[in-house]
Amino acid sequence: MYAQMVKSTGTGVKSTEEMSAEERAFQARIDAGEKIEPKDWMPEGYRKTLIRQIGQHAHSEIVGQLPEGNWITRAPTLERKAILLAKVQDEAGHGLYLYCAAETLGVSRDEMTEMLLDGRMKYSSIFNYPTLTWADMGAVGWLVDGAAIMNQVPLQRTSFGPYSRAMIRVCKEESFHQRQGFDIMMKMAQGTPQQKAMAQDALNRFWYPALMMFGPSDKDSVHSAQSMAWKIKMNTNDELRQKFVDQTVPQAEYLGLTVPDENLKWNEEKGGYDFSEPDWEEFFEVIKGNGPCNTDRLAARNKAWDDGKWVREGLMAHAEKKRARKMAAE
Ligand code: FAQ
Repeated sequence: MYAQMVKSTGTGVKSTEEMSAEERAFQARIDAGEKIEPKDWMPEGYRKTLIRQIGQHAHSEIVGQLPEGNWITRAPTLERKAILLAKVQDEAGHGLYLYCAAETLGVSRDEMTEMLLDGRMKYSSIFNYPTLTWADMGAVGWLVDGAAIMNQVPLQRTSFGPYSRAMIRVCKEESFHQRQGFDIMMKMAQGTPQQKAMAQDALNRFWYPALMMFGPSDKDSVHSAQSMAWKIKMNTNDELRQKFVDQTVPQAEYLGLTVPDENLKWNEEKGGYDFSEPDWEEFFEVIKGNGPCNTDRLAARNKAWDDGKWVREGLMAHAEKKRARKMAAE
């Protein structure tokens, strides 16, 4: 059992002896593969970690609509426009399932939104990069949704029931998203020399930011050990990054495009590719708020929140009127 194996306090994970009786019983349920439901007893740290991860995941889906939303009006054909529109709407739906899953832990969607807007909660680093050309819609679908699926397929087995169930639905939609991205890349890569160059340029710009989506390298990941002991995360950041590279490199070869990494090489012994790490300094700057688009993304979300104030107030007033009418009739 994972919790019993990890005795070192360096990881922050309690050994069985250090746990209270309640914590031991909880860990035994996790180790037995049981799902934890919202009304079950859970350690405060488990609840907080889930709110952080699910909340950040929800925010990523919502902020993630912006780079692609940027291209809806400029999609090259009516069919591409309809597909992109559907995809962006799906991302809104994913955000909503995830906010609902987090709400079962005792935090409201409004509270989470306020924490996003004032910088207390994060969203995925990837959405702080600009989408400059139509080929970027291909790269986002292929690489960004591809990385998201690599991360989210194991999360279907995560220990918290509502998160796990949300992931099952989300993954089905994400695989369509990835295919539509790959399809755009195919068209571009098989198109004119200029179109192929656009596809290569998009791959060049999105490759390392996509690798960053899996989080810092395992040695710098502060939450992995505890999150894995609680089966909130099922794999380490580096494990998933490696799987993503192994899956994606043959796809790039199929497209006739070059992954922008001189050190990329098949390693027979490990049965995977050796590859260059992303620039971690850049990653930490982006998650601190200093990426190319952080200011724009938060400005857009703040504007949407402020513009929606009258709707929220109207709905509250309507609900209050209905409640008062019901009370008067009783
Ligand atoms: N960006 O200790 P760890 C999508 C932060 S969905 C920003 O390793 P953890 C769909 C981390 O929060 C994409 N911050 O953290 C779509 C922590 O800071 P904190 C979102 C990051 O949680 C496609 C610190 O660094 N997916 O794309 C990032 O154990 C197309 C230390 O890191 C999910 O959220 C990052 N990339 O592991 C939508 C999946 N990485 O909170 C539209 C669920 C790390 O202490 C268009 N989340 N940080 O201040 C997870 O699996 C995990 O939370 C990780 C990070 C793997 C992201």
